[in-house]
Parts: sequence; structure tokens; C-alpha cells
Amino acid sequence: MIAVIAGGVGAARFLTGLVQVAEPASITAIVNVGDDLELHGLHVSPDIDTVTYTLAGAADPERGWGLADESWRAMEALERYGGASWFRLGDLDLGTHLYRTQRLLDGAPLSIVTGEIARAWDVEVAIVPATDDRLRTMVTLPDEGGLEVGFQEYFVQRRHAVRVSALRFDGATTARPAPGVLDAITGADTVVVAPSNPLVSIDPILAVPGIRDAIAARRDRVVAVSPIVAGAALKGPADRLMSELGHEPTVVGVARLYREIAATLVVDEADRELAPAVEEEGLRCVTAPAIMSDLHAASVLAETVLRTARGVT
Ligand code: FO1
Repeated sequence: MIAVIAGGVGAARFLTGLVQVAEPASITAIVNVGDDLELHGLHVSPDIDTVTYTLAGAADPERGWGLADESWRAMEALERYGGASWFRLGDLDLGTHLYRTQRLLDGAPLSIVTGEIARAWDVEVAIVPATDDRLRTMVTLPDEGGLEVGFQEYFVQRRHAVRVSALRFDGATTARPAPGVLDAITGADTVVVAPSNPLVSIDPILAVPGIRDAIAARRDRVVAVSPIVAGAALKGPADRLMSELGHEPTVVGVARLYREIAATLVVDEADRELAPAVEEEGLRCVTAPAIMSDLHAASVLAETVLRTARGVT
């Protein structure tokens, strides 16, 4: 059994590799919901949808999020009225948000609805939100007088091109792990921390009381994959966020963030020279090709992670 602690695009790509080398039904993806938002009365869960669509082979390959062959007619109609169109919801994608929102209004928990959506896409991997409760990543912007905005208002509306002075996970202290989350971690032979942004994708999951402790209790079996290669994020603002929030934007900084929960850090070959510094932080450092340029590269990385976990490297 394998549990994967997952954010959006990086985690989704890793999971497409993992299902090539492990039985999909043996995998549980525990997914960040800090990026979720309510827009136009709809509940949008970007990371859950990215993981689901990618595993279904239906994600847009260029964007990494949303559906392939998408059209944007509803957004055009919305623009006519001057409605909020900064967060682009494609016509096909809207169907998912309509379904999810109605089911939540009916009283179904997010974990149940997520399972229903995954099944409808024939995804065999168990996709579970970190929590069914409301948890939102909030971002403080020092150049806007310390304004605190929701994650997508930072990430999409401001194209993450602004400075950040703090992050807060609203709702985290009272959130409970969704059903299946702790069992997946406790029962896993291997726990993988996917190559996702440690501060805004992985941390909100760890902030749900019980999850960090459950992972730390399995530390010997936890393999993390660095999303930072040669001092830069593979995608998104992870490197900038790390330096702005006082972390070294290198694999050593990633090791410091994960040393309590992971015994091993997989880093790209470009960071070979930093392996001793990672090991000084108390993690075993495994160097391997970690850039998932295509499905083959993602499955080679997944195989490396599994071999590492089994101690066969
Ligand atoms: N990312 C963008 O850069 N612009 C968008 O308009 C946008 C819309 C969107 C709609 C649905 C969805 O599931 C994802 C969407 N994303 C968009 C991606 C999303 O902001 C990011 O994937 C994450 O939240 C970061 O992990």
C-alpha cells in the first residue's frame, strides 16, 4: 500500500508515473484542499480536480490543470456582464463544479463526492481530500498594506508576481482528517511526499491535526521528492516563496522542512553536490533524474522512489 501526500500539477504527474509501476488500487492520494475556493456559488477544488483529470488522462497537457479540448463559452458569457472571470472555468470543467457543489449542498462530504467524481472518470487510485472540513490557505501581501487574500487571489489573480510575508491555513486548527486519511498513512508500506510546493501544497495537509503526527510516526517509510531543482521550482513560485518566508530555496531548505516527517529525500542529479548537506539535516539523500518531462520520466522517478523505500538502491 502506498500513500501519496499530494498538491496539484507536480503530484498529479508523479502519480501518472506511479500507476505505471504500482497497482493503482494500492495507491491513496491525500490531496491538498487549501487551494479550494467558492466562486459564482460553486465549490472548486483545483488540486483534487488536477489529480483526478490527470490520472484519467483527460487533463490539458499544456496547462496541467483543467480539461483537454476545453471551450470557454460560459466565461465569454460571464464577461459580457463584467462578472469575475480572472479564474477561468472551462465549459466542461464547470460540469464538475456544478456536480460537486450540488452534492455538498445535499449534505455529502467532500471525500464522498471526490470518490464519486474519480469513479466517473474510471480512476482506480483512491483520491481523498486531506479534510472534509473547510481549510483555506490565506496569503499576506506586504506591498498591499498587509492585505490577506485567498490562495487563488494570490496565485491566479496576481499571477504570484507579488511578495508574500505570511501564510495561514484558515480552519486548520479545527479541521479533522477526512475518513481514510489516517488509515492510508498508518497502513502504507510507503508514504511519498510528492514533488509539490512544500509551503502551500504540502503544509496545509500537514496542518490538519493528526496528519503530521501520523506521517512522522512512519518517518522511516516516508520518501519525499524535492520540487526544487538547482535552486528553482519545477513549476510555480515555490523557490520565491521559500526565500521570502525565510527558507533556503534549495534541496537543503526542502530537507529542513521535511526532516521531522521523512527519512529520505530524492533530489535531482543537478543537486548531487548538495547531497552531503541534505544528509547533515538527518535525511538520506538519493540522487536521481527527478524532472518529469514525460510519462516515462515520471515512471522512472516513481520506480526510484519505490526502490528507495524498499531499501533497494
Ligand atoms: N490556474 C491559472 O493560472 N489560471 C486560471 O484561470 C486557473 C483556473 C483553474 C480552474 C480550475 C482548476 O481546477 C484549476 C485552475 N487553475 C488556474 C490552476 C490552479 O490555480 C492551480 O493548479 C493550483 O491551485 C496550484 O496548485
